[in-house]
Amino acid sequence: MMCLKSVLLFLLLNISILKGDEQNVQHLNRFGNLTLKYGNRSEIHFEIKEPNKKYMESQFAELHAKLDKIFEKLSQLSEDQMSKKNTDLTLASSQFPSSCAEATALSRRSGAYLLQLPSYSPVPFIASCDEHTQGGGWTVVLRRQDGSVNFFLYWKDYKQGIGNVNGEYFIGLEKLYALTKDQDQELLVTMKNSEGVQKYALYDNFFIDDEKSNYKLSSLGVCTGDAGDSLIGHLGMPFSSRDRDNDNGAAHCARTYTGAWWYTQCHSSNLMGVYNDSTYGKGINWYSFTGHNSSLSRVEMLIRKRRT
Ligand SMILES: [Ca+2]
Repeated sequence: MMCLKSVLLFLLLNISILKGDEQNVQHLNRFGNLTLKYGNRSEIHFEIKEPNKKYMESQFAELHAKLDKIFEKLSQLSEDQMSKKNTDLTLASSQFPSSCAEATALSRRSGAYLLQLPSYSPVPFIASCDEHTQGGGWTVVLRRQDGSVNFFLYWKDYKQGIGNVNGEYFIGLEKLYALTKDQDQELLVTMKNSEGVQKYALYDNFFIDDEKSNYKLSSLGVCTGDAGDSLIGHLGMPFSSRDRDNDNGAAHCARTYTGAWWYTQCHSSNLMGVYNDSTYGKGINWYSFTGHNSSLSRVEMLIRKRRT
């Protein structure tokens, strides 16, 4: 309190003196003895007269109470403003579509679109949408096409996503979980082998579990298509990467077969293997189409809300 008094008095006196307002100085003199010294260094002394001390203290107490109320109101005001700002942000971000089918509904064009999944993040992310293949409305989960991106990576990379949406790409396990958890999804795997032959496998009820379950491949549904079913053997398996051995064999399948997948002991498909590697099991294999000694030249995994 004494410190505040000194500061306020000092300010009052300075303002009065700087303005040359003699009336104010006289006013102050009613409450105390004012001494001004000029020279190499200006000095101001103000001693409150004994009879006025109580009056001055009550004035300061009143002023202090008023300041407290003002600060309280300011703080309340800024909390209200922050809360309004957050509401505005939520409203703004919820304007983004939650799937490629929604995003492309008007344009009907393939490309990169912003999607937003509230259960994943309030911040929208860029997704690759496919409107050409089998009726369109697909969100691209995985794309391998030229070997330009290294896929022999770590858990955190598979969790977050790899590459970029216009090229070789994996959407990331966390987003894949969010995309498949609420609505039944179809999974389409389109493939082209080294001789240019194209085939596909379509699953009618695909979803994975969350990270606590190591993104277990929980469901595939019924498989159709001409590429055969090289994923059914992986059903119920957790995901493994070069730094996480969650497979059920003695070996570390992700390291042995230079990829990451829902390995068992070890695989009949390895879509995140090394591009163009024909070494047994290390390339991008879909056993019922390529066997284990040939790598696919192109593969995509696509999902959309089940339509049938
Ligand atoms: Ca193992």
